Amino acid sequence: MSKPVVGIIMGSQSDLRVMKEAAEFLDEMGVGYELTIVSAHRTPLRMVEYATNARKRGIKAIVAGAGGAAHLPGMVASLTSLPVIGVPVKSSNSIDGWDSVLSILQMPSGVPVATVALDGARNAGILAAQIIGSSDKEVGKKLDKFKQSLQRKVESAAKNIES
Ligand code: RP5
Repeated sequence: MSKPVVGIIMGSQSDLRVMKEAAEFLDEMGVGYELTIVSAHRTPLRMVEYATNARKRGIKAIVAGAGGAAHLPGMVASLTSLPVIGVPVKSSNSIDGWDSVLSILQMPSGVPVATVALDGARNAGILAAQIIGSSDKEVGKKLDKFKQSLQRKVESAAKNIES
């Protein structure tokens, strides 16, 4: 795998079933990533260490997923000037996921987190690839092909239902 340029982190191993979709898309695009568990509440010092050293390790964007009182994406965004994409995870004891969504979405001015939909880790992977693809020609080309494939799918579905 190529050198990690995207950091994928999650609050718990239980988030992996969702967060692996970000990794899968990055695999498809040939974008190198690192993946680990960092809990804002259970391992706060690990979170500080991760966020403050990510840029030095060559990371260019961070995808952070968490559920419930989902403070990980926002706290990581407070500790780094790298772009942070937040994935609200619908954890089993959540109030329909609204807790996760609102904890990640409502960031104060100056500390943005690009929040995707509930369990939207694939879109987080796409957005991270697009950040990398804005300066990496090869990744950019693969993303263009991916977008064209979406277009073809819709056009072929349209043909199938047109009378
Ligand atoms: C959050 O609490 C995690 O991100 C996870 O979504 C949720 C539940 O964690 P576990 O109790 O399954 O470890 O911190």
